[in-house]
Amino acid sequence: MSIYEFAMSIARLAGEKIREQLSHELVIETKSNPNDLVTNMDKATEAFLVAEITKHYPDHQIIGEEGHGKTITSTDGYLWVIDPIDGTLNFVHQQQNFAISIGIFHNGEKYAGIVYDVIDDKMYHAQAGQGAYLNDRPLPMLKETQLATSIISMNPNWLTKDYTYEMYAPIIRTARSARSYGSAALDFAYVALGIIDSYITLRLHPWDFSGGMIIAEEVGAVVTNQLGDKLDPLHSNSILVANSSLHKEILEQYLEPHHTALESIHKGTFSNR
Ligand code: 2AM
Ligand code: CA
Ligand code: CA
Ligand code: CA
Repeated sequence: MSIYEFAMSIARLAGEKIREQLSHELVIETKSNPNDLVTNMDKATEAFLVAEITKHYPDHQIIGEEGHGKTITSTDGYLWVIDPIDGTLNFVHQQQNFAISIGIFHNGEKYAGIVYDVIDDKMYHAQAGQGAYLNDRPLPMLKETQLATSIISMNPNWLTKDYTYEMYAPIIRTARSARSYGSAALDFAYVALGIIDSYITLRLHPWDFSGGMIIAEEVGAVVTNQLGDKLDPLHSNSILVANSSLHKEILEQYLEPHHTALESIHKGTFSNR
């Protein structure tokens, strides 16, 4: 079994365990603020994935949202970047619309990405250079779109803050419509699937974007931060993902005019990297 197939098999097993536990009472704790939740299932799922990876590949490095690999500073060898449950608020409130996200890199180069929608049993996956799939179905390359006929995904919280409202409201105003799904990993998968045209957000961690980025890039999506720079799996960043013409339109016409403000936001938010 390749590392890619192994990654899908442990994501499926972890998903099965989550589904079995859905009727059990959750233990919910808060993290950085009252709306930043973590459950016993986030922790148990990360522990399961880390144990499986370590058992099969003891020399691989692992970064996970719930505490593994926080001190990793090198991308030498294989690096797994995992989010055991992406969309924890959806998990807690809806028992759906959450995903297991896994990005795997080899010597800093992307190797494979997996986003597993646990409740719908939909496995979005890609090995770098081999195309992207939803379960067994190959996903077609993205069609180019213009903002005026595009659907944009964005967390509406960004429209409630003065400094981001100024940047983002004109994008939403011009777009055909907007959506918010509450799982960054699924947002990337939905861009790859072509059911939304762009996903825009100002702050994601490597475990939120690594798996989805690798999948979306396989169908021709352009994935950068909002300054137009490449993302890397060791650092948090802002996100702009879209088909290439829409990415160019949003970056050049809507974000470039705010370049100085965006640069200082990036310096402030991501200064400890
Ligand atoms: P999580 O559910 O794994 O925490 C919700 O808009 C999306 O943003 C989810 O993918 C969520 O991941 C992520 N998210 C939630 N809180 C965040 C925070 N404080 N910083 C960055 N990403 C966050
Ligand atoms: Ca979280
Ligand atoms: Ca996440
Ligand atoms: Ca998470």
